[in-house]
Amino acid sequence: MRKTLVLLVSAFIIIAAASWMTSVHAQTSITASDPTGDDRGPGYYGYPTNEVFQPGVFDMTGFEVQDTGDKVVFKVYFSNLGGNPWSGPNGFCLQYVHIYVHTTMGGTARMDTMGLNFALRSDYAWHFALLLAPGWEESPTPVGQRAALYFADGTVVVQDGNFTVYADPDNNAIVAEVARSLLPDVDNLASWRIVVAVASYDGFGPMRVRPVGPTGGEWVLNGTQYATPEQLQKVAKAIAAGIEPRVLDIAIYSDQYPDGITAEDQYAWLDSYSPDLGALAIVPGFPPVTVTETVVETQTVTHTTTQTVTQTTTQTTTQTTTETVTHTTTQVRTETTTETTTVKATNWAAAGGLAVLGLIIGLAIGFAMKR
Ligand SMILES: [Ca+2]
Repeated sequence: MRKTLVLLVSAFIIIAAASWMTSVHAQTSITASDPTGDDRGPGYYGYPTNEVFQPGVFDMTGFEVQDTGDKVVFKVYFSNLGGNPWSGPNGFCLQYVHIYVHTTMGGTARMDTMGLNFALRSDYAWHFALLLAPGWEESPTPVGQRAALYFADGTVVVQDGNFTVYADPDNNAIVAEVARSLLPDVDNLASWRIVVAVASYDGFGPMRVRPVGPTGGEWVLNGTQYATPEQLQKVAKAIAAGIEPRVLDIAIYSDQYPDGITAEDQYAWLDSYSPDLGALAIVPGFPPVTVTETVVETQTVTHTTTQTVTQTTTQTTTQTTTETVTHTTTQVRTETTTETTTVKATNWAAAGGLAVLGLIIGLAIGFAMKR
């Protein structure tokens, strides 16, 4: 009984600990910076002339996304938020901020933007998008003017208690707070690819986006304010065809742009539309095509070395052995030879001694026998 109780308590503790661990999310935040002064869309757009469009109101300086554990907070910063001259319920009214998020999930994703007249490159296709509008009316933008969270499958969440949008004038920021439970793949936030685009909000414009005019005006963007003659011709044709980019600044967070993008990146990408082909600009742009030419060079080198070495070695060994008998040996060889010559010589002195000894012994024997 007691053992069963201990087992039950242990199981409960393990389950509670596991549940606690899964409910605690790592708090992640990412940031992306953006150059100042690049609020010219493809490089040659200017602001409308009405005085509410103060310098810098469309110039994004960066953005950040933070996972707080129960919410995901998106903050988009500007050079100058410009106040709220028409009293947008969300605290701003000049800007229209679009945040397109490519998560690490597979499945349905979209390359189009909501009225901005540019397309996203396929590896940046969005799984969900936040459209941060000033907040009038009840329906989500672009049908109404409330901020909206769109998913690629077409479902939409309008701003409410789980999705709030507000201005932070002290920091020149527009902020969206989204309940973590509403968003997919938040655990992989750091691996997302995020494109933030800033347009001029226009409650009367197509898709709530302020359009571009070939010569500008009080309530349209000036498509040619900084244009060269070639750019002027091109954008005029695009405006006539209704395919001009309707955006002033973009910023990117992705593994491919760890330090953000440059003004030149943005200008080139937003200028990549083609009025002749009726093609929208693509963001990010396609990298320049690199042609890799592989030249296989086979080199056969025949290297023949003929070396004739004539080596004649003549070794003359003169060995002179002088004993009792003079014995001279002269050897001439063409090789190095180690030769040991043993010369046997008779020791005539010893032989003589022995002969004398034998003679004495013989005489002694003869003498003894005689006796
Ligand atoms: Ca900027």
